Amino acid sequence: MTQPDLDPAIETVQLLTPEGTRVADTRYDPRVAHLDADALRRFYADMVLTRRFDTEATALQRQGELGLFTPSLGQEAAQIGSAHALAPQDFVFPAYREHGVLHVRGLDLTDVLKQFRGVDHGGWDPAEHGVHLFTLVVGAHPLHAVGYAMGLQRDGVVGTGDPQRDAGVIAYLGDGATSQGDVNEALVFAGVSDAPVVFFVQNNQWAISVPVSGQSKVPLAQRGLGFGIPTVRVDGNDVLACYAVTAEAMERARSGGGPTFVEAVTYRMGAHTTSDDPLRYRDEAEVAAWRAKDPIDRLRHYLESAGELPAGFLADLDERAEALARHVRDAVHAMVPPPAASMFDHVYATPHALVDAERAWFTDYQASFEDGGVR
Ligand SMILES: Cc1ncc(C[n+]2csc(CCOP(=O)(O)OP(=O)(O)O)c2C)c(N)n1
Repeated sequence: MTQPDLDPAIETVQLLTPEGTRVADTRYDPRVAHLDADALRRFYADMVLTRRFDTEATALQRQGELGLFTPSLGQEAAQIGSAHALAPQDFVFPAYREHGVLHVRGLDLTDVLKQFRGVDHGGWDPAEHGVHLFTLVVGAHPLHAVGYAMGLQRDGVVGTGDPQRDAGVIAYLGDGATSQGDVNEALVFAGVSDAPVVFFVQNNQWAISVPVSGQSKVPLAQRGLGFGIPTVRVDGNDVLACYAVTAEAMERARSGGGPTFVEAVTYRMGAHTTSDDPLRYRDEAEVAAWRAKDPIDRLRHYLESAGELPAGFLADLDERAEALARHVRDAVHAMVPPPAASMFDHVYATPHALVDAERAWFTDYQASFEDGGVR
């Protein structure tokens, strides 16, 4: 018996080769035509700053200042490119390593580290920048994203034709998360309700120590097709292509055209988290092959060959990156744990007799220690 052809040859959108050469693409070129050299330098700076944040936070965890950190090393193009394609009124549901997305949305990245230092349950106000808190439960948030998107439909802010008003949602998830039941339920609801949501899967090849071959026998992008959702596979280390593909998908969402499933093919160049040692399960040769496709080098080569990277720009950017690292260090050192009794504060939105009783007991217990007990 012959094996059925399981690969419908979904093409991978690429506008910049790993060497930084521009590739023509009739469908996506119009999506990037308005990006001038300033805009591309901004993309470049955002990727460099995100990476500097990443190195600094990793160092702080190694110094014992953070309990854990989730690096985004290698995934900067997927995050910066997609985030720049969002409108202010769009809402983002990140997983737990979308530092680049948060940076583009205007968050102070030190807010991310409050949770990793254990001084806050979240770190920021989701309403302020249109970014939900990180969700460490793998694959839980795509359902929330679809629910939010269906809410936008009911609020009448989808497909009105007013670009200032029409809104959409983007949910970031990993290759491993696509195997979760919740994610598949989210895809069902999004598909049948034409929800204005983009599932942006960063296929970074690994779910901790499980390779993507353990998640699917066919390209991940095909999952979208099975739910009747338009699907695109994009070179996730190509910031221009990630921008173009997301711009098209978000426009479809906002205009009432329904969901899109994007598979951004990228690579997690560092550890899964600071608690992980990837040397135990993957080959150095594999990492080296992906290092040659580094998203930051790629855009730099393109800008250099176009004569659009003046030396002063790179020197200034180095200074900005070092200033960011200092800011991150200072902010983390200055974070103090809240009073222990604050753990009772957010259990319910309104007062609750049982929680009040538990708080009172705990406060008395603390007071029973000569030094006031643990903070
Ligand atoms: C429901 C659930 N199961 C298991 C875990 C443990 N866990 C944390 S991250 C992870 C792998 C996720 O891989 P992927 O979705 O590919 O995202 P990546 O971490 O590579 O960005 C697992 C299994 C968890 N946090 N939540």
